[in-house]
Amino acid sequence: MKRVFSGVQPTGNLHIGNYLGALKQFVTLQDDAECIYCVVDMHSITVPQDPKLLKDHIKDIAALYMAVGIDPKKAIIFVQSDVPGHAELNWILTCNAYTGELSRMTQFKQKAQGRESAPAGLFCYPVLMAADILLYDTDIVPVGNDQKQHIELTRDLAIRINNKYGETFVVPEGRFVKSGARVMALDDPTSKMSKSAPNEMSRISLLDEPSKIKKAIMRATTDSEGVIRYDIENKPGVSNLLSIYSAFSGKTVEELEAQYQGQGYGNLKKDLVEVTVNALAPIQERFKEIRYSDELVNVLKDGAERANAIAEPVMKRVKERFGLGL
Ligand code: ATP
Ligand code: LTN
Repeated sequence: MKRVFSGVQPTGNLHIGNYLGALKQFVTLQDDAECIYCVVDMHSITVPQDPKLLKDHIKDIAALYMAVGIDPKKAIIFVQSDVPGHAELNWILTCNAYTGELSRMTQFKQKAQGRESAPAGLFCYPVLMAADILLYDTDIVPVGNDQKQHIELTRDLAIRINNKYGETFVVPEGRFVKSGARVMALDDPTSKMSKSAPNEMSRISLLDEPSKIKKAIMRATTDSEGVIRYDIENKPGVSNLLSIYSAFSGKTVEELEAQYQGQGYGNLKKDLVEVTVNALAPIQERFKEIRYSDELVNVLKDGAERANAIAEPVMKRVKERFGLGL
């Protein structure tokens, strides 16, 4: 059975980009593979966090994992900082990563933009991500397209160490969805939908009220052509709406183009509001049941134990290869 690992940062409420690009795959994979899903709290402190809020956000993400359909009986759900192997392996990988390759990471360049000096953690972020993945002998990593470069780095590190120290790591592969792998911001369809963008109307969070969803979609940036056609280059706004619609409804983009032929953007948007509200309603209901339950705490405790049981022998193997310890 293949092993799957992925993580989400507890930096705020998840949006439909996170869901369509990553979480939806998490759910389908759990029936065919051994899945490990992590709340990567140590990644989130690469930028300043309010400690009280962080604790809440960790539970929010874990509850959302379950609310979207990840079943703790099938998959492991846990919090990164509860398993010490992540930090331990992170250091060993850091010693094998080059500053040159890390400085080429586009996510780092974006997040450090305009600063004279950035936290070293932000620079080393992809190494910690590689540690998360390699610590579990992971075969498959389901992520959004924006993480492609980090997956490549993880593979490079694994191959480099295997060549130098003998077979140590499984070399993982990224898994990207076709539709929804890059959901764009509603107010600016040339940049990706993001949790941290200042404009609330740029995104639809999984826990948004129907009125907010309606407002954000009806205000979404389109163009003046008035034709519903998928064309990322010339019509990024309409194309983004079609992609979201397709991902939530299961209809292909071609089917939607045919369905809306000769109609205006208003109709498309109105229907997309309905499709989105209906898709999110069951997630929101389940979230409310789980978020403040004892079940959530128990799932995370049990998850950390199960994750640790997989990580420990891998760490032992790694230390052995490197000649560390007694
Ligand atoms: P931020 O948006 O604040 O930069 P993020 O959402 O990119 O944060 P994570 O929470 O770690 O960061 O992302 C979780 C998962 O969601 C990752 O697999 C990521 O690739 C995916 N993801 C994030 N944004 C999008 C998007 N707009 N479209 C598709 N997938 C996305
Ligand atoms: N870097 C990812 C989050 C992340 C992750 C991971 C994803 C941290 N560790 C391990 C997959 C596997 C992000 O910013 N979206």
